[in-house]
Amino acid sequence: MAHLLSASCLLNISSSYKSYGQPLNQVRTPLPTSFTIQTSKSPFKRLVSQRDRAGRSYVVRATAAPVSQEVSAQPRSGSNQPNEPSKPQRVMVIGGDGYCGWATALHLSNKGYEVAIVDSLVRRLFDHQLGLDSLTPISSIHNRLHCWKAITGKTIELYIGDICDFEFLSETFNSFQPDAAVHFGEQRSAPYSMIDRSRAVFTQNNNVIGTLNVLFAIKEFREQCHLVKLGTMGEYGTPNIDIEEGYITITHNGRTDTLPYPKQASSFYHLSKVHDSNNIAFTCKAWGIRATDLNQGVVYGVRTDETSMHEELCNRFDYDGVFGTALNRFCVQAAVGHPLTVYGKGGQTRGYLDIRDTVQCVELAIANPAQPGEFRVFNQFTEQFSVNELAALVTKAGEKLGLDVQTITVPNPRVEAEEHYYNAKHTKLIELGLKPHLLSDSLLDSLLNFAIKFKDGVDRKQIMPNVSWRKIGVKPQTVPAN
Ligand code: NAD
Ligand code: USQ
Repeated sequence: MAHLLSASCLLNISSSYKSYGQPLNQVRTPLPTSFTIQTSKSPFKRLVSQRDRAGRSYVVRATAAPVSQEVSAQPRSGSNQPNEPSKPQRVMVIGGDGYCGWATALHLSNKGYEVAIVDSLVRRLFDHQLGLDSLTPISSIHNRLHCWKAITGKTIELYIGDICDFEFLSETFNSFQPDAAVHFGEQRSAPYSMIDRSRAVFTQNNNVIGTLNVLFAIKEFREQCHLVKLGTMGEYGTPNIDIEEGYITITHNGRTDTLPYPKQASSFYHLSKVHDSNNIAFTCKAWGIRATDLNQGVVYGVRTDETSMHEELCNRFDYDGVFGTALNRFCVQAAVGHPLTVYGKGGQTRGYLDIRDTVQCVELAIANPAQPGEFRVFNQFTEQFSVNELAALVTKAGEKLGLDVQTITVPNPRVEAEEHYYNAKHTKLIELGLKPHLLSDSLLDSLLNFAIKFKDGVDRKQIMPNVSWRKIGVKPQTVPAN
């Protein structure tokens, strides 16, 4: 695909030691003696990094040795005490360099799980291709992990590669031997999937084949591994009845059955999630895979306990018209004096959650795994808002900070209901112990202050939407900035 370079082009193999200053609340701990980075489709099959004898610097050297010569043959299982209930210990976070995945990987590592990140770094490539950037400066994945190790003493293993490459994924599964695989590793922007034919095809190929590969890897190499898959509330669309958590009991012509809740996705991205859910449900039935589909709502916020520990750990914060999500965008717009961009009538209602709840929900799902053969669906959000309600909340919070916040109606670039009924159930994660961080005045204040802190880096040309659901065509688009 012409617009997609091989992910291996992005590898930054220089990994010099950096002094991270005195971390918050932390004692300096020794750096790791060695770690392994696995790559896919690269002339360098693996990159092995080692500390020098004095323990001051990292040397990264490439080796083309077959992975099988280097993979540990030791069984690597959890270390539960005899009387403790079994708890997954080794968690593979696929997409762990992204917005939700990075926060989750750190959170799980902090909670004592052994964590490996698997990521092709393709998200960073999308930014380069489209001329976009995170509002917050984000470090390379290598520097992020060095910093985490320096601050906490905890190692997060890193496998750089594309999960659509089954050879790479197989080696990664055999090497790390996960008890749980948390799968964030997809192209996740609805507008990106609607830019042109090639992006639509890429999105469905990347997401559906990637997930299919994960399912085959579990079946083949790690059948007890619990798949925790990030789905989306958008799979359900906006039906004129209550949305249940995954299943609905229907009586039809005198007969009753409990069936998967109907799906009405409204972008090629959202549709890729529907295909994923169907493939996962089928393999649970056919092969006894244990899986949890987390139908997540729109995520907002940027700070979690772990990403706040050091600036090198800072998470990404997207505000542009392709990857930025509603509330994050509105906070940045308010901070720079751009009118809030309500699409159409603004009655579009969705489920929302704080990124601190994303990490909590994933931890709850892996700590309480699905049974073999079970396809479990949780609706992962804490509150629902219309776009107009979000705009009103940000306007009020902005006024408290002395900002003059205006709103404009933008002709809706999407095809979606702009006034509709919406009432989605979301009780299962609460029953497992989720303590939600609801959208409060103080959270909005801090999010707005965060946006104000970084406002000089805002590229105002990236704010207005420029991908149209109706105008998508086969001709490759460059998505010009306004
Ligand atoms: P993100 O784009 O920031 O992160 C996704 C990560 O996956 C990136 O680092 C990317 O490089 C990696 N990736 C993509 N394809 C890959 C592949 N084939 N092999 C290996 N790595 C690959 O996205 P995010 O916002 O963190 O979302 C993570 C997941 O959560 C997605 O599946 C998304 O659909 C879902 N989700 C996100 C939101 C949200 O508001 N951000 C809401 C609901 C659901
Ligand atoms: N919207 C505006 N103005 C904006 C941006 C968005 O009115 O400036 C509207 C959209 O039209 C839409 C709603 O706000 O009706 C949400 O849009 P969004 O861009 O915040 O979120 P969406 O495209 O739905 O996608 C995001 C994530 C995706 C995830 C999804 C969860 O990018 O990965 O799957 O949220 S859900 O919406 O529940 O499907």
